[in-house]
Amino acid sequence: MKPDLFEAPDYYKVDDLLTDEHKLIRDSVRDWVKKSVSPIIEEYAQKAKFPDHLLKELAEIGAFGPNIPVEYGGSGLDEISAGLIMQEIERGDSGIRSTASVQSSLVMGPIFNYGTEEQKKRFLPKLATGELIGCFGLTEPDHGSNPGGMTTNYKDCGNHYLLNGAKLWISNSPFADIAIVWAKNEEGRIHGLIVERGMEGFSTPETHSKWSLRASATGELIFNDVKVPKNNLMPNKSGLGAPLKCLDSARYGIAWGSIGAAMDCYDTALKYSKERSQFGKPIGGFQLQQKKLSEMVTEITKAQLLAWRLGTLKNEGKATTAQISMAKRNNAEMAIKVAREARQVLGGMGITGDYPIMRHMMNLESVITYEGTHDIHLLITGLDITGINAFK
Ligand code: TGC
Ligand code: FAD
Repeated sequence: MKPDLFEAPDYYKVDDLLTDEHKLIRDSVRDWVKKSVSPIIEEYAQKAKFPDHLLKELAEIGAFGPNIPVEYGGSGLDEISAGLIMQEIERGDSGIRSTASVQSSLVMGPIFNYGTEEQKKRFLPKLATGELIGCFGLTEPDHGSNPGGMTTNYKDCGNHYLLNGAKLWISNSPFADIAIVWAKNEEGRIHGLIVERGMEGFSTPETHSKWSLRASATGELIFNDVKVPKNNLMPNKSGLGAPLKCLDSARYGIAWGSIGAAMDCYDTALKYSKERSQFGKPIGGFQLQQKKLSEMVTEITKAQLLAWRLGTLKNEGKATTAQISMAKRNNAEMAIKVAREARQVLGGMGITGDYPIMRHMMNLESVITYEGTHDIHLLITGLDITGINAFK
């Protein structure tokens, strides 16, 4: 792997909209990615292995719980800072950003928002330091876009709950210490339970043969008469809205993260276009390549502005689910299109692991699918603007 000489495009001077603290945080994560992720990520992706030695370092750079209050081990940062952290990590690899997103938005988030004080004190500080790693179980084999149809269920057995069912496509499940599991009670109401590795009847087989997010571990969660202690149920919110609210935060992270992947593809293609000559001149001098590069930087710039504005709305507590859907959908699609164009600029070299583009491109196939597919986010916008629900 070549040295990481990444330079971020900032065509509209979005940096001027950031505070010194934002830039400091962004630059320190960028430096960490150059030092710790870029040199090893291709090898791990080729081997389809998660670089678990990065977990402690992710905790050290503040990637676990950036906006969880300091008293619970988080960093107490604002939404723009949290977004910039995701952007920089995904510039390295979407799979590493997945681990940070899941730990922060989908594990620490629900415990902080819906858990008891005892649960917050027991789990959050250890999740922040990476001593514990979590995963989030919503999707099931027969219920992906429609999680409300889930069949995973628990029964009240007096001094414990008895949990049965299965979850599929769960990031980090093969090595997670705890799982936030969404399941229905006997009345059919959805609650979140904290299931711990080692509980009898709980297993987490890994899903193999992925062509996407190869440096991220994905697996199942299987519950076969698992006895879950009663104090592991998060009592402070129930119904489908509970997991969906967590997704707002993770989708927001993807809106920023996908910009990182796109910036890496653009920067790689721009540099290559100046170095590679055909027909006696750099390929960047041909109009067709300039069209590709100009459109890439235009789309990245639009996505940067969308993410920044969404972050300011989120800081003010004004960002809606539909606004977050629009940014997740737009920016994930933007990134995959940028990756495809960038791949072409590199010709044959674009398909090799000597450059990061093909890995980003394959990763983005998951990014455009998880946290709600491209279609689902379009329909969320459709419902918001027409008032007519296409899901029912
Ligand atoms: P619907 O009837 O619309 O809503 C059910 C209840 O939930 C409320 N609600 C929300 N509450 C808070 N925040 C939100 N964002 C909310 N969205 C909806 C809603 O008000 C209602 O409340 P109530 O009190 O009336 O019951 O639900 P629906 O069944 O029609 O489904 C709507 C739909 C399709 C939009 C939703 O199910 C959906 O978003 N589906 C996509 C599923 C999805 O995104 N799964 C992601 C799984 S996790 C993942 O992919 C992690 S990858 C992580 C990584 O590796 O980075
Ligand atoms: P389906 O819901 O079966 O959709 C198939 C197709 O039908 C899609 O194109 C979809 O857009 C379309 N479709 C569905 N409903 C409609 C409709 N009403 N109108 C029009 N088109 C529709 N889940 C978790 O809970 N936790 C995780 O950590 C997690 N990590 C993941 C990691 C990876 C690598 C991947 C690939 C997925 C992960 N997921 C996770 C699951 C992810 O959220 C789901 O894959 C996603 O929500 C889509 O569900 P599905 O795959 O079952 O597709």
